[in-house]
Amino acid sequence: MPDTIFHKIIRREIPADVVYEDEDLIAFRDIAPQAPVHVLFVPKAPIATLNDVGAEQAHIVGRLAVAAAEYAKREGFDRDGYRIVMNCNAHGGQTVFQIHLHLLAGAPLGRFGT
Ligand code: DGP
Repeated sequence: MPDTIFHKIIRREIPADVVYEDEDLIAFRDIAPQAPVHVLFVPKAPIATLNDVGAEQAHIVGRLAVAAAEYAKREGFDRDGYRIVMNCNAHGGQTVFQIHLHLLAGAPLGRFGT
């Protein structure tokens, strides 16, 4: 699959405000935040879209969700709540083709739609 800006962040070729990293994933602040807190959770394994996640990679999506929830708990967003979103392809609004989970928090969020 083609290289993306997120792979460059994983390789530390471009800077990012990294808030968490382990051997499987990295989390950093979104460059264009849509909420007071907007963090992206990105696996290090190359996977372009959710469509490309097979059964053997399902645990990777689970890891992203659990890492996001753990971050929310550490930062105290768990009680008031937060939103996690994964966009897929054009109609989903995906612009970077390395799967990533958005964590949005820090204020009441509007309903989403078109
Ligand atoms: P999506 O639309 O789901 O593919 O979201 C991609 C997000 O990535 C979008 O909210 C903006 C963010 N983004 C794009 N380029 C960069 C970058 O270079 N650095 C950071 N931190 N975020 C980026």
